[in-house]
Amino acid sequence: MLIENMSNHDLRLAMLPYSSALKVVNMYVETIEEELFANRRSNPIEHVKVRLKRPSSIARKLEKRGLEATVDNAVKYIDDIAGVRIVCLFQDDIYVIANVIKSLPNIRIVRIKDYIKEPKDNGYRSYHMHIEIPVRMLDGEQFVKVEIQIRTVAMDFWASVEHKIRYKKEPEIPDKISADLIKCANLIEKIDSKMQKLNKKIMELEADEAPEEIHSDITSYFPEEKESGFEDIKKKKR
Ligand code: 0O2
Repeated sequence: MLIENMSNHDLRLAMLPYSSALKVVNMYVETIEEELFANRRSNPIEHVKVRLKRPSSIARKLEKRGLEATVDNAVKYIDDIAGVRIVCLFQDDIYVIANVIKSLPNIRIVRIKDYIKEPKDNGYRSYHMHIEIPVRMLDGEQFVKVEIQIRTVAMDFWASVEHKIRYKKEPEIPDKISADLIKCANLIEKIDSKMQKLNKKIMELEADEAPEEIHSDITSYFPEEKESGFEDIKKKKR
């Protein structure tokens, strides 16, 4: 059945595995964030966004590829119905995070698109992982596709602006604007590299100077330190 003719109820049912997959990936990312923070004493992830592609966008993407806009085709041909975007401060962190994701059990890595090593002609830079993860639904386990995009704050800034312009100016962005966007992408690449170097220097200075703060950043995992912490819980149980 064509997506545009489906009821809201049927659409919600079709999207259920994808929203469950997003919850699972989000949980993985939170764990990775905590682990990296515990190991490096700094959080490499600036923010994470998750989104389900709107049915109208799914239909448009299928039609652009000359396919009928049905759920079956969406499941088969669209890899980014469920999308997770991880935005970090520094370029090197992208590969650290990607490597941890690659090592997660149960995840199938279907395809990697490294638009950082090989930017798109329009200047787009980002690291894309097309994965499949097992999700348990009422009728059994199924592998669900998720696209994970990992990029720096600066790359994200560029992509947001370009996306906005592209949607406003479809089908064609004027040549002058395209050329300016490419220039901005090149500048952003330089800024990312400089910031990366700056961060490395700061970390070296910190490692030389700062005495380690003992136990200061793990206290949030424990209940507030009171003499009678355990006592309080026992009292509540009685
Ligand atoms: P939206 O609105 O973000 O959901 P495709 O190239 O899309 O036909 P595929 O294999 O799905 O094929 O692509 P890819 O390269 O992994 O890109 C998927 C998503 O990456 C896009 O989804 C965008 O979010 C982002 N992306 C890819 N190229 C560009 C680009 O040139 N500029 C910007 N701003 N984002 C890009 P959608 O469906 O295009 O859009």
